[in-house]
Amino acid sequence: MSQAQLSRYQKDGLLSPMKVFSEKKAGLLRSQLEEYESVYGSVMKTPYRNKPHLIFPWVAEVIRDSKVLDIVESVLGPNLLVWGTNFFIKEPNDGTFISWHQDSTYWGLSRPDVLTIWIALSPSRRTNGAMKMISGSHKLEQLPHTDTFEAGNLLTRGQKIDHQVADEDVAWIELEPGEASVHHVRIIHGSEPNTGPDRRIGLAIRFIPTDLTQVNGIKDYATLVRGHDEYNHFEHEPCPMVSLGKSEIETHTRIADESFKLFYQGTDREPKFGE
Ligand SMILES: O=C(O)CCC(=O)C(=O)O
Repeated sequence: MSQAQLSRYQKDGLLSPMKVFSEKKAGLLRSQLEEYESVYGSVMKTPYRNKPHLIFPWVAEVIRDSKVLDIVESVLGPNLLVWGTNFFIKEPNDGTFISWHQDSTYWGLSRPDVLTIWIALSPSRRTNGAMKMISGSHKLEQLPHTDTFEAGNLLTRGQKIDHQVADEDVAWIELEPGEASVHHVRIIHGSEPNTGPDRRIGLAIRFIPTDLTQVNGIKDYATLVRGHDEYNHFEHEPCPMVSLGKSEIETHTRIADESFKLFYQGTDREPKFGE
């Protein structure tokens, strides 16, 4: 990342578009996802949308990609953990959306030094549910959110910020396959339903520096992807060797179940598996 890009990230809390993969490579990743879906006989659902880097070697490779890590290192320094990954997939006209929110709300991480790289595996445009962000909103404190649990909202609790967003403040994050956006954990963002003819597929990777801690009293896990971890605040996750292997599934289930406890902490809800 250049000094100009870093200054822009610090000012706006986002950078987009950033070319991380060729269109061909993005197409290959998409076909790996779709190959899994055709064997499984359905679109990818929860729980594998959460932490897919524990179960699919091709996702594990993406989170270790040097181009991706160079971007992150410019902001967070040389010792990097991946705390989470999520597939955000919206089928044409399925009505799913993401309400305006700050990622930091329920993650329980000790500082807002958390950066997401969201990689487009399909075109992501206003017409098919691209992300929208409020530039500069990462400088706000943690805002109150209301849990709506509304149908179609892809967030675990359907959480949304309590204040009004003005249309003129919205930055649309349009991406071509292989391009990525970078966003700060406190930025206000969301997305509308996909009304286009193609799926909208994004892989979000959440990076943290190794000295962060989990403050919500839950055992937490992360993958060391660059440098050293002298703190060991997070149990290190293993790298999957084969797609959907027995030990990969066991590891994913154990760790993803813990992360769902965190996301639903303080509610009487259960994870929405199968969405
Ligand atoms: O994929 C989307 O539309 C939203 C993703 C999101 O909220 C995130 O990556 O933090």
